[in-house]
Amino acid sequence: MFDSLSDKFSSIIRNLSGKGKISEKNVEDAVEEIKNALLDADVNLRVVRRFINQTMEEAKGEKVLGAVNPGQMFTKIVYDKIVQLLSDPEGNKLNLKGKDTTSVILLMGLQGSGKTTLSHKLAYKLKKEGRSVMLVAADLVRPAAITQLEILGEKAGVPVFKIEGEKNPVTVTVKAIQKAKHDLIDTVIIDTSGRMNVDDQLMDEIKRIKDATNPDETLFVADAMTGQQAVEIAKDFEEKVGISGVVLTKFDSDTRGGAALSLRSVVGKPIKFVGVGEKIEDLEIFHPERIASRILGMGDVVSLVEKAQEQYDQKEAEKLQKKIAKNTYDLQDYLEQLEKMDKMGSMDKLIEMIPGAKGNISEEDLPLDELNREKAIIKSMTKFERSNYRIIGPSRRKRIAKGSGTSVGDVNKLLKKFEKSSRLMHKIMTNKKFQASMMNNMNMKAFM
Ligand SMILES: Nc1nc2c(ncn2[C@@H]2O[C@H](COP(=O)(O)OP(=O)(O)OP(=O)(O)O)[C@@H](O)[C@H]2O)c(=O)[nH]1
Ligand SMILES: [Mg+2]
Repeated sequence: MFDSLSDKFSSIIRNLSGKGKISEKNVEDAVEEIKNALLDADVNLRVVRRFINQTMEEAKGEKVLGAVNPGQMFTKIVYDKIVQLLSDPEGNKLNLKGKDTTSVILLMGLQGSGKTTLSHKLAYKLKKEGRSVMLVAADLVRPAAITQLEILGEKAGVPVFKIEGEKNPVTVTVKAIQKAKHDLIDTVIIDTSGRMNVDDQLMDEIKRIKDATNPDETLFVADAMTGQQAVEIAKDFEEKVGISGVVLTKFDSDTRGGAALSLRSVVGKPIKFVGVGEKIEDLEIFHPERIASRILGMGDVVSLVEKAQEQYDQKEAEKLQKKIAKNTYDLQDYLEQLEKMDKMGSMDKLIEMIPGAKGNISEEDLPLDELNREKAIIKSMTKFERSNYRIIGPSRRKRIAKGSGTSVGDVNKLLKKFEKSSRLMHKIMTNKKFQASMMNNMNMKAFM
């Protein structure tokens, strides 16, 4: 499963993780390698393009380049993107009714895709979960189909419904459901016939069965080894018949993984299960997180990278808090914060994220000119001046104003503002009584 893809991803990540600091070029190279790996794995081209664009955009941001461990942060982004690619907003659980009534699962797909095998795996699984199951032999095309289902039904320990000599699968399914209701069976699984190709006759027959049985789940069964073909056919079935989910069979023999990675995105329906062998217990619930970890060739990548991310944010915040408390927060720190604001994206976007601000605040209301001026002023200072602003006397102020293309008045204003705000921040950080009164004030304001 995903052998070669996982090998490639692991090596790309190992490469990046080995670096203490990574550049934009490193990220670009890694993303390019990921693109080639996905294409080699037979992932749909459009899906690859979207994946790559989104990953590149996020990975080039401050979070990766400025992270304590850029390799881990990059992994986290790729991991999240894969999970996103595989996940469906509706989840991947079977939607069946309660046991007090009868639910219907309709299986369909091309010849040899694994429908009949799946029907008994699913029966076995649902029976273990306490449901009563009946299999329905609605494949009336292949001569040995009914016998095959009977043998498998026996393995699963569930009854198989058949009508000897009947030619119309709609009649069989309708009667089967009547019988299930009568026998108080809560789950009916319908095994239908497959065809070599998608043809009108197959589509028409399946549609008639679907209309007559009103299934709770209409599962398209796809052979993972057929790659993009499986994806295209699933799309066809979704458009012409309507499906509620996909089961990818022969996942155990699929070394590339293209179908799994493309399906959700192209067809718009969740993968609900994967078949991982021929035996009755070889059926797994499709877990996007586990698959993503598998693809990245990592064990518990999730908690690992989440920790790294927390550490990054926390470390940063703690560092600043300590500095403020110790009164060592300096102009260099202030400059870095100003620059971070730039990297967060356009002001319009940021404003949109502030509750209630949209429409009330516009970019013009923000003191952008002033902030840019401040940045220029700090940049014209020496390192020593940035960390010891009190030593900046008249002649230094003149030099700094000249160097930054501003006036001495501007420099004075910045220094005054910085002194005032760092004193205030220090007070907030260290004085509990002050904190309490400030909280009170804020609460009062919220009510006014
Ligand atoms: N390795 C592996 N083989 C599987 C899996 N699912 C099914 N098979 C095999 O694939 C072959 C076809 O499976 P069937 O269940 O008969 O397929 P079908 O869709 O019912 O085929 P038709 O009824 O002819 O349309 C059998 O040899 C199964 O053992 C799986 O998840 N892994
Ligand atoms: Mg079959």
